[in-house]
Amino acid sequence: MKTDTPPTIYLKDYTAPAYLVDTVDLDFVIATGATTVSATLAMRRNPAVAAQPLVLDGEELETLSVAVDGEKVPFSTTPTTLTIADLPDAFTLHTVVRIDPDRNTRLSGLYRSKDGYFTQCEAQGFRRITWFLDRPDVMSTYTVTLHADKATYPVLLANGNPVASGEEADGRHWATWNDPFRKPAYLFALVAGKLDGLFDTFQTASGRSVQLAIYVEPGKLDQCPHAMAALQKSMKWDEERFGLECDLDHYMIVAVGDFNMGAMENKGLNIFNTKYVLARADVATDVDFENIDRVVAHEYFHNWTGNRVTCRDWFQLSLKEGLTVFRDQEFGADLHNRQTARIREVRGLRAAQFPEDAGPMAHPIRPASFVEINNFYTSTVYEKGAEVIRMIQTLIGRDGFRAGMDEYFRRHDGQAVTCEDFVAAMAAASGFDFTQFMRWYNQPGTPHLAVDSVFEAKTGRYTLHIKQSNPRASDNHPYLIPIRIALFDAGGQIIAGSDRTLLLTENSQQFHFDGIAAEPVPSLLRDFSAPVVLDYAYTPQQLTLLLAHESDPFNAWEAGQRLASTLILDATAAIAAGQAPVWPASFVDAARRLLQTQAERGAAFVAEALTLPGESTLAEALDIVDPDALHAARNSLRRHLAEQLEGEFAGLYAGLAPHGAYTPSSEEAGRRALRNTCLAYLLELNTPAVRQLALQQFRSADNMTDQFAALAALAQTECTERETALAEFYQRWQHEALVVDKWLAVQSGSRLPDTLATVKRLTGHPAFDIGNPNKVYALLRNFGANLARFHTPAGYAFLAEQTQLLDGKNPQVASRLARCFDRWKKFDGERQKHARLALESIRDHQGLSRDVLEIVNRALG
Ligand code: B3K
Ligand code: ZN
Repeated sequence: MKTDTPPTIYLKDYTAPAYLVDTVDLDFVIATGATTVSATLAMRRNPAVAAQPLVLDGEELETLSVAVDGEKVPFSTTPTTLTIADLPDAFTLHTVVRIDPDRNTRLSGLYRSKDGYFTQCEAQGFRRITWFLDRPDVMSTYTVTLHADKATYPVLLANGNPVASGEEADGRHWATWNDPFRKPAYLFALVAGKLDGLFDTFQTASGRSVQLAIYVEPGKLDQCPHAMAALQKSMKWDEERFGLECDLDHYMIVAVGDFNMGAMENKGLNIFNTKYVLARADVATDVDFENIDRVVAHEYFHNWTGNRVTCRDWFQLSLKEGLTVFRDQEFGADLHNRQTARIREVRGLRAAQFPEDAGPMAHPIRPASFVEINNFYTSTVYEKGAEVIRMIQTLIGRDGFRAGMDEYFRRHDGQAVTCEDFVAAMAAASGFDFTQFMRWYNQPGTPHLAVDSVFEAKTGRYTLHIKQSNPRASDNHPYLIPIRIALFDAGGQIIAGSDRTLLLTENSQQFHFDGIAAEPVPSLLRDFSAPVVLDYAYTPQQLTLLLAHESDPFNAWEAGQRLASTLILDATAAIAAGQAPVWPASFVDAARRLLQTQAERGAAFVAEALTLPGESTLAEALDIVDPDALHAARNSLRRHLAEQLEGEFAGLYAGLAPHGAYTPSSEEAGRRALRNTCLAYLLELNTPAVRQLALQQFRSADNMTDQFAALAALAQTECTERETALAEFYQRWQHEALVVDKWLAVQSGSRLPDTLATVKRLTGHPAFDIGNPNKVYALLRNFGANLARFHTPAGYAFLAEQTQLLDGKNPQVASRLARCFDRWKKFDGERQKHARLALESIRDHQGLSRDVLEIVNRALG
């Protein structure tokens, strides 16, 4: 049976709210089986809008009473609205509802997790707590009282400052919090739980003292210091880079193991997935430590970009998300390693956002319509959104960008605004005309640039001819695209004066360089100055020169990726045609030279440069993907490098051995990354000696980075050491939930042919819990990203079945799982037949959520 078509919401239909809420008083009586929420709202008509009935939002609320100015009034309800007509211009609305957080498996609104009760209100979770105008342009100040059993829930928290607390009968207690800042309902939060706290303070530049707290499950306090340090560093960084000081007296972070996404920036009371708080060297990897820095910073930075200035409506999501991702990227680059940070950002963009922008879910960073807003917390809104902000900075310079930020806050502090408002502030501060640039906000799809060059020896003129196109856009108007470039001479030096930023504004445009003595090598799109695909007919010699000499680390890395991509894609075609792949000696030589330069170029860079482009990124370059041939080609190149460079890899592996106890510094992390890259290449040889080496590293490592790297490499290799390591790992870490997630992910991401059978078996293992989003992501979604193992008839049927199962519990997470099917039309006819059947089976599932339905309808569309 088909689910009814849910309505589509359009940006063009936006209208201002008919009523405003000045103050919100909430009283929560928390008890097992039911929580009672009493709400007192001081409301008035919005004078700017014509008189109309009040329509409040609600979901799964049991309404116990409704009163206006202390009197019962007539009202009507549907499952999602409560309507009251004939209201005075200003009034107090009092409602009482009952909700059931213990049975809230969607993890949206108020829900139960192991250690207590938690909330998640963005985007539309507040309406699952009480009747309200649940939209971001309705901003109010909140006073919240919680009542709960004292022994079971000793910690009672809400946004803002503690006002009063006390004891009640029957071993219960209460606490009242007041948040003096006006905020939209999506930033509301409360927590009632048994939690340990780590406390510290931060002194702001103007001398105010902010009380900091991180609350976690009892017994985990020794995994909190890294997050606390990250918070303090972010607070300092935002003062220095953007002049933004913390406005709060209390800043709290609470970690919870059941959480749909990474973290949530609720005003003064962030709620985090444990994954982005808990870290200790023996349980968290270098990448985990760095991610925690970035996510803690991201949520803190939202306090200005998102909370002080928020979104007018959910179409403007990138206003806060793109900007805040850009800010956390910059923070991460300053804190760790700017060069590899940029490389990793682009690697991530190409693995996730480019495919999204080329597939059924393609949308502009500011979408024009949606069915379910939760489906638009995407890598387009976040990561491409951040690239758009980065381009603004490139166009007006760092100082211009800072002046634009100052202007943005001067104009809009305390308001709910649009992307136009942000760009207008940037324009006012810099004098730059962003009219054409707005196309980046309004069109889907990745622009393609085709670049040709002509050199005239006679005149010394070098000309670049650049054409842009974007077949996904609704028209063929050109984008404004900043293209950083430099020209290199045959000796690998930049030709003086050739280093500049070209502004491409036409569909086809020429750029001249005069006084050039000999045909140069162009280095195009340095530092990835725009989120585009760029084609230029580079020769392998030119790329080898750039890989060796380009001083912009991004484009040096890019040259290596271009070399490898061409080889792997050619080999894919050869393998599909039954031929053996050919690997030129020049590529091996270039890799050898890279290994020799790790002292000068940094181990972290060399590790990135030796990592071949991923299969999902490579697949985007193919019209029809043969996942088996692509997989075989990429593996064959890895093995070829291992065979040719065995001595170099082994030498470097030994040379980079840790000299002392683990420290998480970026330099040490770089050494570990390169050493573990060497180990993974060596394991391609699958000799008993290398397997023993990996097992020995696995057993003796004093940190999770090295232990997990050895496990991950073994997990890709058919051997008894693999099974030994997997068993020992689980045995040792079965009580650390986040480490168990790694154990699941390493198996679901394995290239071994029986991976689907393993994943199926693991769904029945005690370590797996379909109700826990982290477990679903680790086992199921990670399997969906495993190109060669997922894209099979049985793989499709399996994930379709799991998506349906999950949809009944948690539609948001189910919908993310359904996204694994996005690229199904890129595969051959036989695969497409099975993917279609799988998608149709999901679509026809009775009672399917609108979250999953939107994804599946678009995929089938
Ligand atoms: N703003 C939240 C995301 C909320 C997702 C709702 N489905 C986390 C963040 O971007 O910081
Ligand atoms: Zn965010």
